[in-house]
Amino acid sequence: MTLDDHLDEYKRDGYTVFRNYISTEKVKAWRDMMDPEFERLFPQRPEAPRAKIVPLLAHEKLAPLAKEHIQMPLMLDFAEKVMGPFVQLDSFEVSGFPVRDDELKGAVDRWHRDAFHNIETWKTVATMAEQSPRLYTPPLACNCLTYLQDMNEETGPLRVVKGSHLEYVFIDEEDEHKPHPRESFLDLKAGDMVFTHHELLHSGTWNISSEVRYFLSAYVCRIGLPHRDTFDLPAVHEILAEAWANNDRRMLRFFGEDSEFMAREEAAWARMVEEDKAALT
Ligand SMILES: O=C(O)CCC(=O)C(=O)O
Ligand SMILES: [Fe+2]
Repeated sequence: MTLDDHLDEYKRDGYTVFRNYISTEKVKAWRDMMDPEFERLFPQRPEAPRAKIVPLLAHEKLAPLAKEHIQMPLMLDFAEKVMGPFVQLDSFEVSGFPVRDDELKGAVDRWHRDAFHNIETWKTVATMAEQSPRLYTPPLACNCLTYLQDMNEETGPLRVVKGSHLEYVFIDEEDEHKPHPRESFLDLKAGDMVFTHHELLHSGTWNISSEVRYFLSAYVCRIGLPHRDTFDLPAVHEILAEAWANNDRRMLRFFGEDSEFMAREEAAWARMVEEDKAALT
């Protein structure tokens, strides 16, 4: 599948899947390093649905793997295709979901749209239904979710409402933990990456397998928006030093370094405005 094919699918469905985004060996390396960490983390909050390590780039042992993962060119190539060259890191983390009782098989974690979404802005306004589906607009943020196990009934699939990035479809609070009539389960293998549009309605499913359910989440947003991860970390300083040495502008932007960018964007707007004026008859 080419990046253009991924883009078509993404615009239609609100997400696209990159198969084998990381290798089986890499999945194993992540899991082997994280299992002991999460064995320590889970008992600290036994009732919590999940534990997280964030920011991953600050973690003493995981930083080398994290540094490599966050710089994978394919993610930025595709992010630039869907958002334009506006891509900044918001947060890079791993979530681990402990093993739960069998009675939670198939149970919905919680339907939601991810941060920076705006489709629910006028949720209570009566004219929303007649405007649905709306025009496709590029996302302000995307979640790049790399799953570290095969996803099935036991490990708890990612469920999505396809096309909900274009629709004023809302889920009432009392239905947030119920299956949705239009839901699809994603059929993913360990190492696959799902790249979402921030308006996509989705939920995880509880983990009743015999192992921890993990995903890596690189949440990226438009440059300049507030970001959760600090960039004042040794791993980020190292990435930035290399980016400065190579004049790697997109990597600099990824961590919020942006001296020329706004002026270049304004120049692009000015060009379009001029084209429109010239086209007037
Ligand atoms: O558990 C999952 O598969 C999805 C989690 C999710 O949607 C999130 O962390 O925002
Ligand atoms: Fe989410």
